[in-house]
Amino acid sequence: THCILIGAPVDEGQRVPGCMMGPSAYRVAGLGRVLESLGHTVEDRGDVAPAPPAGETHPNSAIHHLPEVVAWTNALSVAGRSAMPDGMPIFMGGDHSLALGTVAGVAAHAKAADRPLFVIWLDAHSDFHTPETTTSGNLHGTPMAYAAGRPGFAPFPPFPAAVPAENICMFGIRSVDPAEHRMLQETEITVNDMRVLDERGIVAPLREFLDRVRAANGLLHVSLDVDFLDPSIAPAVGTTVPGGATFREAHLVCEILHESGLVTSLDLVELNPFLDDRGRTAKLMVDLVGSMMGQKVFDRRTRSF
Ligand code: DIR
Ligand code: MN
Ligand code: MN
Ligand code: MN
Repeated sequence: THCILIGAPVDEGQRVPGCMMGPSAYRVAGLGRVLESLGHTVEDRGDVAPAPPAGETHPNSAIHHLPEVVAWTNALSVAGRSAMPDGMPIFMGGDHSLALGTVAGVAAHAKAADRPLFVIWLDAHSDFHTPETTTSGNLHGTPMAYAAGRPGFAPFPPFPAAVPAENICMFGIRSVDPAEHRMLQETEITVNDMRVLDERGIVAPLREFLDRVRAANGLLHVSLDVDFLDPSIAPAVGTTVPGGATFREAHLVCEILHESGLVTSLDLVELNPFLDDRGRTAKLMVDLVGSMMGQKVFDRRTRSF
């Protein structure tokens, strides 16, 4: 695979400064070296630079840094769309508001290529607010609703081609605000919250979804939020929620994603290196990308065991 690293040092979608250091931390932790060691080619396109913010406003006064996030959305959408025909973009965040742009860019490409887009959201949160419903005012809580084509996103650009609800699958969910909960219940989005993962394990629901992606010849975007992981193994995130994915569950998800051969783009979001413990969260995230791109302890050569 030709891996295209794209830095997205977005910090304005939440309130704990430090995500802007994420792309540097991934480079220091050796993301490119790990990918090359697995036989991939790596092209680092550097960090995306947004246009100057234009001064958009919104009636919901809780929202902060709206013009900055709109500018990031535009720039990252362009970066994503232009990377897709060249290889697999890996967006190094940056907080999760960057996915407003990355998924828009990938969706624009999918539309032009006439392929359906599927999204896997690995996160403690459903990120299903709109600018109208957010009470925190943190726009990192909105990208999944934007991609699903929810109304209420002005002054963001219209989402290029809404991702159908049946093509969206969330894993690891354990923090959903009341407004998100109401809107999610109106949709067919698959919400694999921790209850589902405790009861069924992570493998069966993941394989069910991947089978549908394969059957539809879809493109698959994976959005990996650090807080998907349990805070005991991944402390470097501003919004820790107890009870997250374990080390073993997280690697298993990534290995199965690799075996599927279906992943076409990836976000790495919410890493806040300022909160890290000697780089351990950055290193874990790099190791997880390694698993997603073919790193195995033992190469079984077949996918049935
Ligand atoms: C919360 C949580 N639902 C909010 N945010 C996120 O602020 O809207 N934290 N996504 O990572
Ligand atoms: Mn998130
Ligand atoms: Mn989250
Ligand atoms: Mn938040």
